[in-house]
Amino acid sequence: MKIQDLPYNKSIKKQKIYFVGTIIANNLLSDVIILIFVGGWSMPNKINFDELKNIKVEREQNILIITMNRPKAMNALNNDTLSELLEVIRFLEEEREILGVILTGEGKAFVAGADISQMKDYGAEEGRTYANFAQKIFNKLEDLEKPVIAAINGYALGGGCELAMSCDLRIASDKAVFGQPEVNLGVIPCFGGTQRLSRLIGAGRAKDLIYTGRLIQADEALTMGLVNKVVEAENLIDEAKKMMNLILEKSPIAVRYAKVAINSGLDLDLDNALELEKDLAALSFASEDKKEGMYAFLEKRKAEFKNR
Ligand code: CO8
Repeated sequence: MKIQDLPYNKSIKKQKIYFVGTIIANNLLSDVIILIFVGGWSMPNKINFDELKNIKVEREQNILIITMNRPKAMNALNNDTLSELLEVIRFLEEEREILGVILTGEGKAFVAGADISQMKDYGAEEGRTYANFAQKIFNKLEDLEKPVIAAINGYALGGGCELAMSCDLRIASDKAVFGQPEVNLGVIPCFGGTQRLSRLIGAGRAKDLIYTGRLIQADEALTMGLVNKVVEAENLIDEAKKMMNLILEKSPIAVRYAKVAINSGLDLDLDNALELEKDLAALSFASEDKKEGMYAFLEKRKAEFKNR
């Protein structure tokens, strides 16, 4: 059973929370049946990275580095780019050997937003479909059961800022620029920006950025809590890898449960969020990594986590 299937999952997050043990027992049978009938879904997706046109993908040991790679349009998110991103995320959902993801951009931009030339003549229905498509992809990215770091190299505007906010952590180059300038175009952020920005930096600061559409430099983004860290541009990817490697030294299971507890807990009231925290902690106690971590501490040696 995957964490995503637990009833804390966002799609059914309003439901009352029960103890995880009961949930596992109740759902085991249906999971098995689902696995039999949709067996193909559980197989790793086949993907040929060389065929991607707007995204570059490189693997370094157990880290996947995704580079938004459409620099002539400032990596703007047109349908093709979003579809390629979706393909890579689907691959990551099934791929067990990749334990962490770094997302960055080629050239002057991380991502300069939704593609304005694509949507310039859209009406309400097409606009909604576009927003819906992007939101679903960003939700999938946010829900990935592995840590994702945005290494923000340049402009992260509109949908680009929203993409960065769908990652777990954000490291910015000192040349990065952030903003939600949609009001300049007569629209509002709709790839998750009104919600994720408010949750991340508070409604007051989010309203400042969204109402004025002003662009801010990396140091202000740091002060606001929009990014975790600012580094010199030339060190950006190395710093992102360093941060990721620090995370990957830990128990991947524990990191995964922590991610679910934080992400899903934010959408729950405190009582239910604390229930979730206890249940996930209980699950972590059932892992081999927990035993290894505690025994390694007592035996004064470095733990060797197995992600089990
Ligand atoms: N979409 C399409 N093309 C873009 C975009 C974009 N978001 N951003 C830049 N480009 C293109 C430019 O048109 C230009 O193309 P060309 O060379 O063919 O003229 C090329 O990229 C280079 O851009 P500039 O010449 O403008 O480069 P500068 O260095 O002078 O400026 C900026 C860089 C500051 C990033 C500037 O390009 C800019 O302001 N871009 C637009 C930023 C923006 O407004 N983003 C928000 C878009 S809206 C959004 O993301 C969410 C709304 C979703 C609504 C969905 C429907 C409901």
